[in-house]
Amino acid sequence: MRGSELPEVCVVGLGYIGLPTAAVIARAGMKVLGLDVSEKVVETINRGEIHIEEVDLDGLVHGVVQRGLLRAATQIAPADVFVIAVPTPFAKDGHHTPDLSYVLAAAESVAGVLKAGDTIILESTSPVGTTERMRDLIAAKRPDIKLPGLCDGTPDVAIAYCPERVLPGRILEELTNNDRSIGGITPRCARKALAFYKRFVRGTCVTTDARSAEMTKLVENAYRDVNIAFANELSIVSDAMGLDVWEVIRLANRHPRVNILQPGPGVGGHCIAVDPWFIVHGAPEETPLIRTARGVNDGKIHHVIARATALVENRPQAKVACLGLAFKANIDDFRESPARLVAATLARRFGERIHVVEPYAAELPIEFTGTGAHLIDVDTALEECGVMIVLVDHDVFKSVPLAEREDKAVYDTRGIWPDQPAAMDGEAAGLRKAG
Ligand code: SAJ
Repeated sequence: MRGSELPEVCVVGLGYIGLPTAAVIARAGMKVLGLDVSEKVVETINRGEIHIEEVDLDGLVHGVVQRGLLRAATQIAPADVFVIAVPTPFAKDGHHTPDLSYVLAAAESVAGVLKAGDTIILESTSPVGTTERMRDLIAAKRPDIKLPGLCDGTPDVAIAYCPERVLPGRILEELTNNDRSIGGITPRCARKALAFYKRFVRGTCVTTDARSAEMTKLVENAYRDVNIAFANELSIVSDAMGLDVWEVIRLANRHPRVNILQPGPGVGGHCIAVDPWFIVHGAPEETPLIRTARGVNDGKIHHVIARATALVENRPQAKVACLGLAFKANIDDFRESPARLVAATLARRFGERIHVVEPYAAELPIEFTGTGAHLIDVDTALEECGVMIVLVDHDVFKSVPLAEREDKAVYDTRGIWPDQPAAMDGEAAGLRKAG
């Protein structure tokens, strides 16, 4: 491929990051082969349809598949640029050890078709040193190719780490507009990757080395986790002191250099509750703050379960509505969701008294089976339930006016109803204000 020609691109992994990334690259005119291990995913995409929910993604994928720019397959083929966007979960050892098997398997298959002039980019969130490990694996498989950092003279291929930092629900917009960190194994690798991202990213692309870029991604999510932990700890302190945490935060945030985040029922999703552990795993002795923040945010879930349980026990005749299962507002992603854990625990404890309202769910998740809990809509909940536990700040819940809920006993873990009168009964007193 000459510098002026558009590269052919292979995106390995067609999940929440890989598929939107593949579609955005294709939209820029490059021919993209998307790889996934699932035949079903591949067939869906080749029909011009999608297997995940993301704003505007369906139309984009449909368009680029129709124009012949995006094609999915289960088998790798030669390309000029390989973008690896596969999961990096925890290993099942109970110690929050990063499982790099998907990344290394992807690198191994890329090695099989690699040729001089290619660029390999890792986007998966990864512990520091992973890009070099990937390079070493490729070196072992392809001794015929000169790899960056391992050879004299100009290497045959470029290898870089370029983390995504998009927010679910805003992925397409953020893929294009966010700034990117582009970490090359060598400066030349960074320049090659930079030229590629420049073709479809409008945000500023900043080059660095691979290890710094790996750490940057982990730091971004650990920063947010630590700051949410601060808000969650404040909410627990406020509960103990009978204070309204939302009022305290609102006032403190009027200080020009204070910006406290929002308490909630805990931290969910697959990034913020996971990535800090990758730092802790790499430097266990040096990370007391990051480790403690994880503990505070996980502990908040149990605090919410205890307070919700007290409220439900205190109103033995009332039907209970748990508002929301998603891990955050206005999305249909229920994986690793504290709201789901709280609602399922209450369903196991209180059975058919528990009603779940989740406009993004067609049915209750598997763990509710046999509990007697029901999935209902928000109107029915407002008509029939005397107790409301707000777990997710979906817009549809926020918009419920006071007149429809003033007679309810409410535990609002997201602070969406600041005008709600406090629940008056003994044990539950102050729950409305609790974070
Ligand atoms: N949350 C709070 N209080 C807050 C903010 C969030 O309790 O003030 C909770 C949410 O309810 C949710 C969890 O934290 O349960 C995570 O939500 P989020 O919106 O903070 O983040 P994610 O997981 O959707 O996406 C994050 C983003 N990282 C940062 O903002 C630093 C995103 O930019 C990353 O690309 C993404 O992780 C990722 O893929 O790593």
